[in-house]
Amino acid sequence: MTHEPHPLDFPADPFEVAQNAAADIARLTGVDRHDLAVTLGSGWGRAAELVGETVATIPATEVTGFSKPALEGHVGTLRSVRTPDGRHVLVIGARTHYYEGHGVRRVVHSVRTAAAAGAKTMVLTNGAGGIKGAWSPGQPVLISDHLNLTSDSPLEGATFIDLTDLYSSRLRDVAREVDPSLDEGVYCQFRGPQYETPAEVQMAKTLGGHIVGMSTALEAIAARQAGMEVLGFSLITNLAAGISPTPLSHQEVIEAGQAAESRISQLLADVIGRIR
Ligand code: 8IG
Repeated sequence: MTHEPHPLDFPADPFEVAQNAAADIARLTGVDRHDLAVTLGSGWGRAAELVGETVATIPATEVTGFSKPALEGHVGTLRSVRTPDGRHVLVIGARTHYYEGHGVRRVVHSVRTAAAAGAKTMVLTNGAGGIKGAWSPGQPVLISDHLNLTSDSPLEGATFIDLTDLYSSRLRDVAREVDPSLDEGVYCQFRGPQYETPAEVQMAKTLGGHIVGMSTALEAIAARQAGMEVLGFSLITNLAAGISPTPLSHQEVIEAGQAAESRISQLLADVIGRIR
């Protein structure tokens, strides 16, 4: 079976588009290769300045294949940050979500670009709903595995990729060296953009899920395909529908993210500082 690209997706080979994007980044930042990349989801935005010294900030729209940010709270920039020990971190503040309807090649373009830029580690962060009753809004958790409920894949054709230990247990251990209290859970990617019904949240729970979101799983698959080691963090900005007695509001989600931002950004920066 061959894969027909989405009508709004890249018509060209997505890996070639990523190579071109990586060349744009090298030219615009003056940094030839990056060691690690991190995608900042809602709530994680302030980590960039804590990771090290910003060498260059570029609007994502100047880099091949990146589309305009769709959502408030999602910064459309790419940054090159130099850590105190001289490593180069590509900070991706521009995420294309599956629900935008531009096809999965665009969704994973930033991940493939990071790999083409040299990154061996991909740190994926997001804001998400929590299913575990003991969690509360503003709490960061590690992603231990995922359920991809999108019925889609970034892999095209007969590309069989093993996903064992996709969310690296080694890197989760590194994160727990920084914060031993970090809990972890299975991330369920729904297509969105609507939040789940309470019944869908119960379904996810029955299937073994603990976190509900609309990004990360497809990106993690692409990162594994590219040979990167993956670390995933979710900021629980809300309890999933039906877990909390009150309905979800996008405003509340934004506010929970803002309230937790300094603390979790410091956590993320400290973890990135320890990854080797
Ligand atoms: I922030 O409750 C955020 N993103 N699917 N469900 C899903 N995505 C989310 C949620 C949530 N909260």
